[in-house]
Amino acid sequence: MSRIIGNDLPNIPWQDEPAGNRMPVWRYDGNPIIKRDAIKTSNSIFNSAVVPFGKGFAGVFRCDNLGVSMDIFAGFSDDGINWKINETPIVFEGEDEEILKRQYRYDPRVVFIEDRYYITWCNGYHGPTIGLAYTFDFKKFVQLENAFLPYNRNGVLFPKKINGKWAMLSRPSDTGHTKFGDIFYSQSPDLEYWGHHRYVMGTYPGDASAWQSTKIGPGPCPIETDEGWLLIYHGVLNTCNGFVYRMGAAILDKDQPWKVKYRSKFYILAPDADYERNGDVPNVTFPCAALTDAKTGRIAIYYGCADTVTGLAFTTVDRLVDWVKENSL
Ligand code: BMA
Repeated sequence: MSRIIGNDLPNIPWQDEPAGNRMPVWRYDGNPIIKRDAIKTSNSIFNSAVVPFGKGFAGVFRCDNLGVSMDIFAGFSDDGINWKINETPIVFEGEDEEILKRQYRYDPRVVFIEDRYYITWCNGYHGPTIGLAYTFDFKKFVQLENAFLPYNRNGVLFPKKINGKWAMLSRPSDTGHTKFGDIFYSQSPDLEYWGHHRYVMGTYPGDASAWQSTKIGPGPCPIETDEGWLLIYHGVLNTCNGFVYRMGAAILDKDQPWKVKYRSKFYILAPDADYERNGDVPNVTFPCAALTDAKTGRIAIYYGCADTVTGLAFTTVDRLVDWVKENSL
């Protein structure tokens, strides 16, 4: 039995595992929970992040508009399933006009640390890099310095300081549809200056785990468990029809998270449903958030589907940790 270290969340969205299910993650039967046209101006709403907030939930959503311009929007929900997303993008405040200039924003993550919610996203600054901001109420957002130089994507904060430092996973990249990608760990004393970078894990070169042979990137903020940090991530295979994005899981050392204890050879979820196979970018399942309930071990994963809509899937800490250990590379 594995245990989540964290808060209870009695109102976590949930459906029991269907009978005869063979995979460790199963889909919500009302998927997709957010349709492409959920706000007036959206072409697509996907790769988005949610957290418990007040008596319900809040989130930051990637809405590409009808010009296919990428930006992030706040949204709210009572049950984590039915969402009301603002019609206008987040407007950031901050100390430096240079940093507040918007080029594009996409693929947000959100995490509560100490006293507030932190948001990271892929922020256009002469190429993609990691934007960073905080909010207390999902109304006022204060933008901090970009964490890294371009080019980088998938910046994901840990939910607490580790060895007295803020900790972030990221995936250095290029300006385009990157053909490579390994996960690194970076540390900061103040959320502004990042260093002490450590290699965590890369693509798997062999045929044994081809689904993650082209690039990988961290998904939801890591989940603390008694086994270490449970990381759900995406892995990509380059095929004759283009990239295919699947989900995997790994367990990182509690105190030195750049050390990988286990990493699953088999994926945990892959594009299979119609809304994952068909959309603006076919064959993409891209996890960006996970809600957890420490009491029951339940995990609800939010993921982008075919770069078009948002899906919800379920697992438990036991199912995932067992799967990763039993199929460890
Ligand atoms: C990545 C990002 C993601 C997207 C994925 C698949 O490079 O743009 O937002 O989901 O490609 O298109």
